[in-house]
Amino acid sequence: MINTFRIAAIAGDGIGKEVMPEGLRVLRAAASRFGFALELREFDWASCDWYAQHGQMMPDDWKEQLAGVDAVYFGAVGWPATVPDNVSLWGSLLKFRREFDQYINLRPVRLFEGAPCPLAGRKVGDIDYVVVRENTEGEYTNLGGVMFAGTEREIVIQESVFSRHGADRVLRYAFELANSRQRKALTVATKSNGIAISMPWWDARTDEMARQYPDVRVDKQHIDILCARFVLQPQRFDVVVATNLFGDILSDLGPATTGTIGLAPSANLNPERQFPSLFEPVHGSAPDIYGRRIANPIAMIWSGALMLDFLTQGQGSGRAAHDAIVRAIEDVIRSGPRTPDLGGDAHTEDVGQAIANQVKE
Ligand code: GGG
Repeated sequence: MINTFRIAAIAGDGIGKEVMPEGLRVLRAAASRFGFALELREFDWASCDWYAQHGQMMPDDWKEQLAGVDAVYFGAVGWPATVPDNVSLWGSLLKFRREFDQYINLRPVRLFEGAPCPLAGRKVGDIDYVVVRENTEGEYTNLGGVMFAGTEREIVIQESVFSRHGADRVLRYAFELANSRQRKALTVATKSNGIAISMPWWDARTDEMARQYPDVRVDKQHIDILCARFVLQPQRFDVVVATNLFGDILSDLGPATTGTIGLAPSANLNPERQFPSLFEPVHGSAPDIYGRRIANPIAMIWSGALMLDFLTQGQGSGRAAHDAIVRAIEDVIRSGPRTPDLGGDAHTEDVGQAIANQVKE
């Protein structure tokens, strides 16, 4: 029986529209080689262009339109700036994450041979870890308000939210992941010296969870020194778990140390599979390069590989397709066409085509 994956493809804004076709090109190549079928449904909503016509980022019936899809493959959101960034993000990506309960945001970070690593003396293997970002609560809230707006007495309050349910499930996922890996090393981002209520509590949740995983080596690090060590001692890290905002920052910083965030993929997971998961590059819409066909499509393509792996639970053709895509990415970064962020002069589609050709072989 042929496996069919029903995928909603949502390109979104800016370079999302340039990298999405390359992601789909590689998925199609993988489907023809590894014998699965793709049923693609493309949507133009969850974009600022759609907002300009409809006054909102997504249609009211967006969930009905996505009924039956196995996963969402997403480009980027935000731009043109006529839609404020918080409106575009809350109206699209954050809606998916919350309403589909995608509470894990998995963001692998890897140095590839041939990538222009800005850290002196680093070699392949020195940077190879995964950031597990809490994805539905924490510092990302719309709770708070403004008092005495526009006066000298103006007061702004922005609340963070940490629930026991939310913290425990992301910590458990990270402990399980660390336990399944060879190094069994888990770094937990905190800031319990300065953020005096939620972070000591987060540390206590970590300590309680750690008792169930005696084989995992746990290292709690304040976010400031953790950022410094991402640059100075990246080989220390294996699995890193962090709250929503800290995880967002770490998962841009980490890829930057590998030469470009144009490589960084992410998987927004509902591990229980009650809802579709969403796969997207870490980067945003990059208006500064949009239209020049120089966006690196590899983050989008690698995100597609993570999607196939997740959909097949790391088994059979999905795992084989994932591995073939990652191998093709490795080869193309080493010796194929490269976009300018990797020091080359290739166009987005040259890179996508080179990876697709190799996946087909
Ligand atoms: N590729 C998705 C995208 O557009 N990300 C831009 C962004 O600002 N994301 C914020 C977040 O991941 O929380």
